[in-house]
Amino acid sequence: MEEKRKVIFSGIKPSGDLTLGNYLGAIKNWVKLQEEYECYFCVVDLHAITVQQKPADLRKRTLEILAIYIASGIIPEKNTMFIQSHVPAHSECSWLLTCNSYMGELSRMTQYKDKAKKSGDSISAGLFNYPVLMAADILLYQSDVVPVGIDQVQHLELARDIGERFNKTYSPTFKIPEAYVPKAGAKIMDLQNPEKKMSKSEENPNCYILIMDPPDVIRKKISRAVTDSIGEVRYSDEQPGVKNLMTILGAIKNMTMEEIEEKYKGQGYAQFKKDVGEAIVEELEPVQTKVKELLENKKELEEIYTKGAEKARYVANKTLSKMKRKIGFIQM
Ligand code: AQP
Repeated sequence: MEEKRKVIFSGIKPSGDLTLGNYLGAIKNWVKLQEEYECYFCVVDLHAITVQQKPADLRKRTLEILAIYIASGIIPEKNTMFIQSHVPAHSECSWLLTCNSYMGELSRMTQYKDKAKKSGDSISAGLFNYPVLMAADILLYQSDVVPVGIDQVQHLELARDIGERFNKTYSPTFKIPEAYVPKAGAKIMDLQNPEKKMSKSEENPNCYILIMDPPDVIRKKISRAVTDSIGEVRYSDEQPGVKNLMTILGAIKNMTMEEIEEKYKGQGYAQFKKDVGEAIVEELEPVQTKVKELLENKKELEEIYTKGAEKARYVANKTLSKMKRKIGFIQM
């Protein structure tokens, strides 16, 4: 009998155009994981609206992200690829879990605190509840593993707490998932402020590389990336800019930090930066070509997300009815 494969859920929110951080921290690892796991790869559009989005941009980005997943090597026939808002169980489960979550634990989330600082008075309640929706996404599919960058580990821990609490209050309902943090690319930093992570909602475009940036823009952004006056390619906390560029090169070229240090010993930064820029261009150009092809004929994408949503709905609804029964709702 065929052994049941472990389940993975992961997603990216269409709150901006995707960056090299999303690519190296998430998508590139998914491509490897699909060989071993049963995967649900989602475009988490419900998460994007925790911050106001322009409707036309949201529509465009949602499809583009799906195209990027496929163009990067995720095989639709092998995985369940879908758009979160096509599966209403996510919103419903999120409410049921909200009633089993505490204000205290949610207000301790670092991402919320950072974003709240930036948003001033106009913080949506959705932004506060974001980790509960994330818990719903993961728990609905009885996920074993959730691949995340370091920035999302705190949210995953909360998802585990929320799931465990529900299991304890009622009876075992959810599998409690483990985090999978990739070795390479787990945290790609901002090119201008390398103590901050690279983020798609950053205003200054020199701070990030977009997956769809044209080659010359990529080269220029890397040549402008902040380094230091030490002049040596070394993986050291004293040189956060250089360290970040090394992480990028290592993740793309599969090189260790020692190998990179050895290669650029005594050479300053010019050749190193040039090679980082070229490595990114080489990695992203084929992805960009395929994305453009996929977006020219939307029919293929429509078929993929329709089929994905059917499968996802079936699985998610099974968990949702279990939850409702245990909570005490009358089932029809
Ligand atoms: N800089 C990064 N380095 C490594 N991994 C990253 N991820 C995001 N940025 C980096 C990983 O990508 C997945 C999806 O993230 P998301 O876009 O849904 O949410 P986010 O982490 O909040 O990304 P942004 O770019 O910072 O979005 P905004 O600016 O809109 O909030 C996750 O696995 C994440 O770890």
